Amino acid sequence: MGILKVSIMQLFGFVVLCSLLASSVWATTQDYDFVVKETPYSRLCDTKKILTVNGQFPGPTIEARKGDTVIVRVYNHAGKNITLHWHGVDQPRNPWSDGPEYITQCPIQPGANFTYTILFSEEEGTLWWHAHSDWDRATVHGAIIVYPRNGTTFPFPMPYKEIPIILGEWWIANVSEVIADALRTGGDPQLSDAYTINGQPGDLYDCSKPGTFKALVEHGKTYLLRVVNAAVNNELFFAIAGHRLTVVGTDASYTKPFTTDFIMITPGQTMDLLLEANQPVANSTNNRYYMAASAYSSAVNVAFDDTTTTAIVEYINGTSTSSTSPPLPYLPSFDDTDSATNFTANLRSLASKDHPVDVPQTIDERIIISVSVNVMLCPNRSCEGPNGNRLAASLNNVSFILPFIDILDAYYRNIDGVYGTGFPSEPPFYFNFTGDNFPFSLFFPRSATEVRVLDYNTSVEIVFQGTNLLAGENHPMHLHGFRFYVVGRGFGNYDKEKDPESYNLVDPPLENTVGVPRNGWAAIRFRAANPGVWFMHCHLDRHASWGMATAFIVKNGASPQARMLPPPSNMPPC
Ligand SMILES: *[C@@H]1O[C@H](CO)[C@@H](O)[C@H](O)[C@H]1NC(C)=O
Ligand SMILES: *[C@@H]1O[C@H](CO)[C@@H](O)[C@H](O)[C@H]1NC(C)=O
Ligand SMILES: *[C@@H]1O[C@H](CO)[C@@H](O)[C@H](O)[C@H]1NC(C)=O
Ligand SMILES: *[C@@H]1O[C@H](CO)[C@@H](O)[C@H](O)[C@H]1NC(C)=O
Ligand SMILES: *[C@@H]1O[C@H](CO)[C@@H](O)[C@H](O)[C@H]1NC(C)=O
Ligand SMILES: *[C@@H]1O[C@H](CO)[C@@H](O)[C@H](O)[C@H]1NC(C)=O
Ligand SMILES: *[C@@H]1O[C@H](CO)[C@@H](O)[C@H](O)[C@H]1NC(C)=O
Ligand SMILES: *[C@@H]1O[C@H](CO)[C@@H](O)[C@H](O)[C@H]1NC(C)=O
Ligand SMILES: *[C@@H]1O[C@H](CO)[C@@H](O)[C@H](O)[C@H]1NC(C)=O
Ligand SMILES: *[C@@H]1O[C@H](CO)[C@@H](O)[C@H](O)[C@H]1NC(C)=O
Ligand SMILES: *[C@@H]1O[C@H](CO)[C@@H](O)[C@H](O)[C@H]1NC(C)=O
Ligand SMILES: [Cu+2]
Repeated sequence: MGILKVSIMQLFGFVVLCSLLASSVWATTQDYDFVVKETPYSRLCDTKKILTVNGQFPGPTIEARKGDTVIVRVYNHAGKNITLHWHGVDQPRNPWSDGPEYITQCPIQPGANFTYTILFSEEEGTLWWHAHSDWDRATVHGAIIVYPRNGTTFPFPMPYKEIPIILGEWWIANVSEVIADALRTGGDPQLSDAYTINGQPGDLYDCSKPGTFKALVEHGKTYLLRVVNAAVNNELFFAIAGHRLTVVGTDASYTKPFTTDFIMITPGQTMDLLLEANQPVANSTNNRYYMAASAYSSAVNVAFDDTTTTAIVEYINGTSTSSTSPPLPYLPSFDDTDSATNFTANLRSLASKDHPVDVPQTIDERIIISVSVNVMLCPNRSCEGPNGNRLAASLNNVSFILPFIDILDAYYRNIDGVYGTGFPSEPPFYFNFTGDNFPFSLFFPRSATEVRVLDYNTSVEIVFQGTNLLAGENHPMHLHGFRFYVVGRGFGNYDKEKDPESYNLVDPPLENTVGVPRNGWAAIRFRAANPGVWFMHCHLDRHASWGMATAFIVKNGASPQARMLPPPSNMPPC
């Protein structure tokens, strides 16, 4: 009951805040209570406690309509610090509720609580929320569904039903210990033991069959699959046997529909897919089909979890011979970069009258960022990385270190010594980034907390340049605070003169996470019209933990509507 009182008080506080903002036209306010706690779960013949929200894994789904405001009160009943992030929600002017630990807030400590205000604006489709502290997001995550505004509808025929598909990654070991051990030894983190679909590994793993997720479908109907890749360290191929999939959206932005046998989805990304239940039922010996996901792991000689998770699509009233196991779909091989690239190349914005594109045709600033996996020297070469060194990662040769006070607070209150503003606007040294042999000295980045400051409404282009230092790999780069247009992708070294000629400035996809091709580059554009502090990092958590990250500080603009909102009164203290 105490909780209810707090909620009404805080809601009241929020309404007052809203009414102060003349330009705000937020439609509705809904609220949720999220209790973070340890909950026993049995998977893979083993029972252990995992961190959950409200005891659920995956966690509760947040439903909203375009432009809504949602309040989430988070109570930390677990034994460790935690924060939550609303992945892909721009949060205009409201970095206070964005969530990354020590970037926009201090963690919610055990026993404490914090109220997040999620401001939806242009997003429409599927997103997700997840913990943004250590690797807690492995089990602390859930879907966000943003429906069209009242009176508007999907830009495709109304599906009969919706089926959320949350792809995850499961460790038998305690995930907190997996990352803590890796950071202590300097070696690769222990591999996961399974992937999951809606929390279940599926029939191909030990002790998993009874729990396998099953989607019941009716012949002749069309379903909207809302797919989230919540895996920690792996890009995934996903497909359904006997069925093709029509992609209609990604990262809460509609795409031109295209039909495919499989998708490739990076951690952080979401995809909306139409599934037509069009297989014969009546006289079939089998009314069940596997959906399955397995890794797209592009790094050569880097170990990964090579298992396959499955769930079942079952036709209602179909006849089946129960002894027959459902057919498995074709999934490309783990190293099939061609298939991954061809799939991704099909993503284009819908670019319709109701869903126009607004890609900057000109830019004020181009930032070129080399994306590398590195090593650092270890005393006496006693670490478990290559040659006794410590594994690391960097952007423009800076390996990001999390500060002890959050950057947003330090910026807002002018606290010195927390971060530097020297994140380079291009790689400090140009070499054949995608080459095979490198001088030893190139492998070692410098460690720092460097950010990049942008003036309000700067038109920015970022070119991510993958490097082959240690191992080239597809890196899913995620930006907080903005969705961006992916205007170009290619292999090899980015060419400032030639490559912009091949940009798509007509209907590029609008995303919050872009897979930078292995030994290639990706170019994104956005307008920095959102003041605040916004994290940017690889969404493979092992790379982010090793320092593949930086942040942008976007300054306030001149008008009152171009300024950050004031901080809520209950920001957690450090
Ligand atoms: C939430 O935290 C505040 C302090 O920030 C505290 O006063 C309040 O009692 C807490 N509410 C609950 C329900 O624990
Ligand atoms: C995981 O390990 C940490 C560190 O040893 C421990 O504090 C925590 O309670 C463990 N978590 C669970 C859910 O067992
Ligand atoms: C939007 O439509 C839903 C269902 O039709 C209705 O329940 C809800 O009250 C409407 N909301 C607003 C703000 O009009
Ligand atoms: C199923 O088989 C029966 C008998 O062979 C046939 O009459 C019927 O048309 C078939 N139905 C379908 C849907 O194929
Ligand atoms: C399945 O069969 C039952 C019993 O014949 C019938 O009532 C029901 O409508 C059928 N459902 C579908 C989706 O065909
Ligand atoms: C990818 O697309 C290219 C160009 O269209 C084609 O030549 C190639 O066969 C495709 N590869 C795969 C694996 O589909
Ligand atoms: C490194 O090795 C030297 C010589 O064996 C030893 O004295 C020193 O304590 C070692 N340092 C560390 C950090 O292990
Ligand atoms: C970079 O290295 C790759 C791999 O060895 C090679 O194919 C490519 O030609 C090199 N590029 C340049 C510009 O030297
Ligand atoms: C990164 O910086 C370190 C230290 O300043 C330097 O030794 C190294 O060569 C640089 N590497 C690259 C790829 O720029
Ligand atoms: C940002 O700049 C563009 C181009 O100069 C301009 O059209 C737009 O109105 C500006 N937006 C804001 C919010 O200031
Ligand atoms: C939890 O957060 C507080 C505040 O930032 C910090 O002092 C403390 O060291 C953190 N605990 C752990 C185990 O990181
Ligand atoms: Cu990465």
